[in-house]
Amino acid sequence: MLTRKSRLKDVYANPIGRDILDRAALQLNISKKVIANPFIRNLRLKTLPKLLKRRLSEGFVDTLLTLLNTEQDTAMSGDGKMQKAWWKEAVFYQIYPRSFKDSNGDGIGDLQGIISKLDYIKELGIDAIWLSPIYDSPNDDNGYDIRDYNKIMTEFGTMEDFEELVIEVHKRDMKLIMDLVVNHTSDEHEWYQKAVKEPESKYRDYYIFQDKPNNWTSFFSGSAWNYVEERQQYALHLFSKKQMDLNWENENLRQEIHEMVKTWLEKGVDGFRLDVINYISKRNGLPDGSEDIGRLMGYYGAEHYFYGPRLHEYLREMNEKVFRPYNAFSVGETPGTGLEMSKLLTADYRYELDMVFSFDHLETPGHTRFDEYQYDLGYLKSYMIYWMENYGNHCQPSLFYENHDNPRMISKINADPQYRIVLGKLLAVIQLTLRGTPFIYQGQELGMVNQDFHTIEELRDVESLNLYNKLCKTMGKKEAFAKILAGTRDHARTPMQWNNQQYAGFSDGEPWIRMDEDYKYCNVESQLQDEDSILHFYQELLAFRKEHSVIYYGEVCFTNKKEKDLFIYYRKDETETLCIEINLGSYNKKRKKCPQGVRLLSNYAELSPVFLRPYEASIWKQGNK
Ligand code: ISL
Ligand code: CA
Repeated sequence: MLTRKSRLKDVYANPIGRDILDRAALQLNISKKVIANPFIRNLRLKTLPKLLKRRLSEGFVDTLLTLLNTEQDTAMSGDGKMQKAWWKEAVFYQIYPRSFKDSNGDGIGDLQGIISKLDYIKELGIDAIWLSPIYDSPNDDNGYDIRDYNKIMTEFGTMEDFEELVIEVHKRDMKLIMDLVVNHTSDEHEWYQKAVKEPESKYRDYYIFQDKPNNWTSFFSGSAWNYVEERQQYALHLFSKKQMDLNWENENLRQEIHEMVKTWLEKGVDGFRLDVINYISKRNGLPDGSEDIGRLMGYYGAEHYFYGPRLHEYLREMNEKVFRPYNAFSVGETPGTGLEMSKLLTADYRYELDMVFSFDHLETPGHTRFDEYQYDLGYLKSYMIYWMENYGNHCQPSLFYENHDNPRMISKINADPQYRIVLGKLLAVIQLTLRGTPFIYQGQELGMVNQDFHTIEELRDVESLNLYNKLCKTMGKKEAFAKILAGTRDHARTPMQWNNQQYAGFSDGEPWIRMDEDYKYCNVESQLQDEDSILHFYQELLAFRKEHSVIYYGEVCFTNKKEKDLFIYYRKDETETLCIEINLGSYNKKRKKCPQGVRLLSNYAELSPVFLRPYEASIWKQGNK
């Protein structure tokens, strides 16, 4: 147990403490050396508020202690051989169904559209597909607000279409995982309707009701509480006002969720991506969030639910009752968890989740998604080195830059069009040669970039619209829109660009969200014809992985760790050694020496022995074996 007398080094020895200190160091741009300094290490927790000139309140230390003492375990050392698994060799492809392919001209992507493009996905070299939610939903948050878990969203098709999809995916020897959203449901879900209208029924505490709200805020702006007239109480929603948080304390509810998950496994799906799954256990009594943490993060209360007291228990229960009997794969979306917490959620001997998505690499420290800034690839390098060197062989990293919640990576790094192709390929090299399971987001394989939105009316996302309204209270409309434009999730949600015809071959009708002219130059059809395209490069790399199992299970070792812009690492096993050589900068970098061996793949056709050119990335094979 940690107490007010504990020292910073004790905090660092605690998994949550270590992640928080590492994260704070990143956020405040403080070197990790500060944490290693003996004077700092020996500071007692209770002295912190005074030392920091009361920029931290007294209450902060107690909040921190409660959080740290939530976790009593530490992860085992990660030495030893990796266990093999299909998902450690697979490359996943994420489909956002609304924007992938429309089959009936209503401007909305659908299941038949997906089926018509399975050959494309297979030919790309993909092994498994993750489908964003396709369940019945009023679409306040594009399907992440589920009204009926056992029904397909009418706009996307029918249950027959879904069953056909499963068969067609498997026929092509691929796997299919679904999105499982069980932290919350839509307020239109039958459970919530009954909880409100039939307060005597078993549904009465399927959700989180309180007589008084606390100070927690929603990720989509404003208070996290709705007043519910019928019950004269408040109900919790961490996301939109129509996404009501489920009460996992209730055993009946947990059982209903398990049964529902089983029905989908019975239909043959191979696993799940579990939406904000680390938020399901909320601290008893729902205490107010700390002012200090709230100010720092921009939202209040997260320390009471992002790694809650019963999280491991709930996951183990679901694993034992549902996932293991069906041999189902699971990847948890876990915002806010760092490396140590992720180990405790995914280590193979703990039987909770197979993998998690952690998010600290998506913004350069000191910035948030809604800041207009240039992402620093030097930071991506340091983040990857940290994970590759410390995550260990009991755990499998996930590797991704994009999903339906984030702007396009190329645009974040360097929006200058002259670099688009080399940069797109450089990102592919890193993602597809480090140790871990890659997740490619639709359009990433074309090098799709952020959209040229002009007005707030062109945006669709509830997060953007709510934030815009909030910002407009304190700043001008133009300024508010500029902020939204930097971070809006809609950049990733515009239609997939299939060809240069009207609506990019996505639909015969007007798409549900505006698209700019980029599809005229950047689309699947033209890239399939161009041997130097980003799409071809992905195809080559995906085929390359299948020939080099060193990428799945080999060691990874880094050199030149401190050298700016240079990212060099080796992948080694008994059979071969690959060297990956990358210039992370947009200038020529003088070469010290060229790796020995044969250059197998590169984003520059000709080799230059003198310079590494802007964003140059190559794979070399060493030795003669
Ligand atoms: O909490 C955040 C910080 O603002 C976000 O990163 C948030 O946790 C993340 O966007 C959660 O995403 C998932 O759940 C949401 C949904 O809107 C997203 O599309 C989904 O990926 C609610 O279901
Ligand atoms: Ca449609």
